Amino acid sequence: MKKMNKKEFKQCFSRRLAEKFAMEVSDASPSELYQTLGSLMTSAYSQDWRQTWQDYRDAEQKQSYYFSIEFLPGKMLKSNLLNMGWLETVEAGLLELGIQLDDLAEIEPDMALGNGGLGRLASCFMDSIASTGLPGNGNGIRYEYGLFKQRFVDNYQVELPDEWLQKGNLWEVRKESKAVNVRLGGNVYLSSDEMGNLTPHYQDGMVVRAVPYDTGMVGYQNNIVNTMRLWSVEIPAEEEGNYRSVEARRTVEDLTSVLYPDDSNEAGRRLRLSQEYFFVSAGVQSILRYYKELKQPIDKISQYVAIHINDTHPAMCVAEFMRLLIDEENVSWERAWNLTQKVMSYTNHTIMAEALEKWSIPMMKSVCPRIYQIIEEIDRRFVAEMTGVQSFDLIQRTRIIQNDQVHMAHLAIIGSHSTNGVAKLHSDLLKSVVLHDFYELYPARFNNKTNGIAMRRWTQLANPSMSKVLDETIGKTWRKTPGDLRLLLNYENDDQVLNNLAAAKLTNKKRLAAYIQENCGVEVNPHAIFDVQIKRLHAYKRQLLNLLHIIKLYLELKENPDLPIEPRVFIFGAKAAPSYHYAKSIIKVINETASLINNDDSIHNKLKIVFLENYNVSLAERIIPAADVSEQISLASKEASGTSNMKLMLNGAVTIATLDGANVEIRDAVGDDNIAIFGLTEEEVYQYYENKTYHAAAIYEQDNVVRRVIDTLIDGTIPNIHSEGQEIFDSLIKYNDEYFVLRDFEAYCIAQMSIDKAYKYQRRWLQISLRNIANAGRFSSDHTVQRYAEDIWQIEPVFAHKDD
Ligand code: 26Q
Repeated sequence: MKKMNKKEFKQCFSRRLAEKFAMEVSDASPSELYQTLGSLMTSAYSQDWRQTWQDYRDAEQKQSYYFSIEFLPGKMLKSNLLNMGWLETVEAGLLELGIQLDDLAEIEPDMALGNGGLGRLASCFMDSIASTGLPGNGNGIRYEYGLFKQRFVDNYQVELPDEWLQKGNLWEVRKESKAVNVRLGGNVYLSSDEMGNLTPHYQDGMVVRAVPYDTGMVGYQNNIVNTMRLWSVEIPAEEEGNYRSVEARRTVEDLTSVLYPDDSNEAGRRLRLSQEYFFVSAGVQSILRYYKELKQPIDKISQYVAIHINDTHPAMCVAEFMRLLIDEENVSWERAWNLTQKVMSYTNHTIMAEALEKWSIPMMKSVCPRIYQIIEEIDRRFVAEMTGVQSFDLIQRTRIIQNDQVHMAHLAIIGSHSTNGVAKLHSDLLKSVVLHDFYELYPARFNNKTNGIAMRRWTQLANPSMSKVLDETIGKTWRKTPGDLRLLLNYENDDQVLNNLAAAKLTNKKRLAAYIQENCGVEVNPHAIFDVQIKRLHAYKRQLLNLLHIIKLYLELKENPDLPIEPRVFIFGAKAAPSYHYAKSIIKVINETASLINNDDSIHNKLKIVFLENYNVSLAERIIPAADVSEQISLASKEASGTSNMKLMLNGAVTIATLDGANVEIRDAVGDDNIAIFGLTEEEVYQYYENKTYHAAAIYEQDNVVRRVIDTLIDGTIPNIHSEGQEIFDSLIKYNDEYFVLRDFEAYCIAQMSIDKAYKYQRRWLQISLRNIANAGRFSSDHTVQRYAEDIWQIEPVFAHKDD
């Protein structure tokens, strides 16, 4: 990538603005300046992008393709500048032209083609794959509308469409020449020739055009630019005649119109299944087309291609790859199957039963009839192969087609060579419980890859003030080698360093306080504890537990306004799936409690609740650097990994957590003294399931504190929550508290008291915070993707080309 000095940049920038808009800097709007800067950047890295592609092709090395129905990159302006090595120059150069870089960054809409953890992980991986020089690509859907925008009206969540493409997208390139056709619906008949070879004949159905939009994934200062390829649907020119009616066109356009806003289950919608097949078929076809250009024999494809299935949503990759090999390339079933298993690998992201995808046979037949036939045959052969080797019951439990449904996780496991979980505990649970049957069949396929985060975005970009302190204290090597953050441990008794870190935190808290004031009209004290829970709203994540503790504090303060607790600001960010009634009720109740508490002068501003609207990647970048406390309080065994836990730790927040997901590994990293662990363990939860001895109502009857707190949901203490309060009360008492909120309540309150106490001893608190930062390096997604590359994909970095 061409390096520029400030003067050159200013010249280039002014020239480009004149070319594009025939304007002077002083006349241009932020949007025009943003367009100009973006176009300078894309033309600067396009050379490297082409070169990277050529290097991969010339090296004839194996590449991986990460298939994900979600990608959640957020804004790309500053991350691309950082990775290009331009950030400082551009920031300073613009300033001399009277422009704040942050004002331009504001213009860019968040690219929110994902719901939460899974989509953000995919984007952290894209950054890390490029930054570690690995030949890896993304494959997904270019949704016209990303995840809905959240607004609160009367303290209820309402959803607005996310029209992120309205003003165009600087970073994407439409590649018409790489478009492919995808067939959906209709019927298939097989005919057999004299050799017994089967040929499929398609009847009716529709053919749509899948057009790729490629986005450069710029590696961190290594001249590598990989590709994230997102597919958009169009009506093929030759089929125009068949799509005269508005409805017919709409059916096609809907395919890549909206991201499903549900991150756990979505009752078998036909459109969702069509989306899955659409991007799977387009992606696999384009991989095969490229492979054939290499002129290698099809038998060697597993030495050149690795396809990763991110959760079950792209599990049809298995059948689509089979289809192309047997129908189009005339490979025998046995050889094709062998290649498919070698090429495919699968990550599981959840143990929640309702999130394990199943599709009804009639639906799958009607969306992709040939794929259904192939799955049927895979299932038939699986049963035949296992019969006599395994018990009848085991075979019935593990086969792909059961009770008229296609089990996508079974397809992904049977059709691949690797199944991994996303944290140690989660991977163990897959082996011992959720996928135990498959572990019996294929023990060698199971492995763990603990999630990670793109360190650069979550420190250098989101937290420049802390980054500066780190540079001054331990030098700059941590920016490339996150493990070097450990050097910070040498300063845990250095008051100067501790104070510098505290000053950086305060700067970030003041910035967030200003945002809160502007967006919620709530004044918060930047010296209060900023206690943060940011994640999708789900019963299992237990935002309710957090709320009940707040209510307890409030009641105590009402009784004794001089209660010696540290002032706290409880900050929430969470979207609920539009169809998830219970989650929306929790939002309403938190918001109403906030209105009550924030306006009650009698408690002397010791408590505030702030529920920030429209939590997204950009807001995360604002909240996380300002956090003192990180809430990771899911019911043990339910959160596969979590990744906000890692981001908050990295930014010096102290974690209060159950032993769930990656919290266990965070505890191991920082030690028991630097984290507040509480609550049931995963074993205890499973014991309750077995012996069925949990009685939430009994806790309610016996524990006066619990009763007093829970009653506020239904006794009018909190206004305007008549039905929602009752609904939540019933979920706890009448329906026996599925997520053990009451069981963990007391332990949680004790852990919260220990946080309060620790914060009072500022120096010790700062030391704990420092140890969290120092030990966060191991959660770099650079490391995670390198484990995927070595253990699963068997790909290696391609030697980077030189600067020009
Ligand atoms: C399933 C069926 C139909 C429609 C939608 C879905 C669906 C969509 C999204 C199911 C699940 C998701 C997303 C899941 C997710 O984000 N899981 C999170 O993944 C993170 C990355 O591994 C983990 O850190 C979190 O623990 C996990 O909850």
